[in-house]
Amino acid sequence: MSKKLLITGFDPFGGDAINPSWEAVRLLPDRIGEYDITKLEIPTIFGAGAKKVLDIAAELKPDVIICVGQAGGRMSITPEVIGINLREARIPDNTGNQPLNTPIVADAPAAYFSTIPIRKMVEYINEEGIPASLSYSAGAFVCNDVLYTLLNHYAGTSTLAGFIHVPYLPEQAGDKFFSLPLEKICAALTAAINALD
Ligand code: PCA
Repeated sequence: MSKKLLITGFDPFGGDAINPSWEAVRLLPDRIGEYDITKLEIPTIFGAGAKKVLDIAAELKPDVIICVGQAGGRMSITPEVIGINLREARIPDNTGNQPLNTPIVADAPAAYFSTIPIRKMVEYINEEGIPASLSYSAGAFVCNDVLYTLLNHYAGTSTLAGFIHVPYLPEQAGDKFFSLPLEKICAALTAAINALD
């Protein structure tokens, strides 16, 4: 029986010309294992990024939603453990919003754990020879905004949701930062999808 996966990547932000998350997501095949895959590019905008995922998911009714984002400076592929109910932007988003110390959803829980199999994903990615480790903070910018919004929306349902941060691509990193080639990021996302039940 087939299952449905919605996977998203972000548009470029913060002065970068590309975002490895969307570059990698767009290259994934339309099917991996049991999963039919729908790929979606979302804007790096507080609220609007999450809304685009929720709108498409309301029609598609996916079994699993995995959002992917860039985390420049990280040295491995990092499935996120937790989303927190906080907006605190170090830089403006793509419409110039820069919220500080603001909840994402008023009167909602402080945090939710991701519901995708993050530990198995780390194992499967490492087995491909690609560095992966858990991350205990998705930050408080737009990636966390999307993760928290999804986890709050799907809490108590059978729809699984989670987030994977990926490092810079070589052309973004220069020699100052760690990077992974696009093929490796694609292979890591494929391994993460293979870790789904
Ligand atoms: N990374 C940012 C937002 C978009 C992206 O790719 C983040 O980590 O919040």
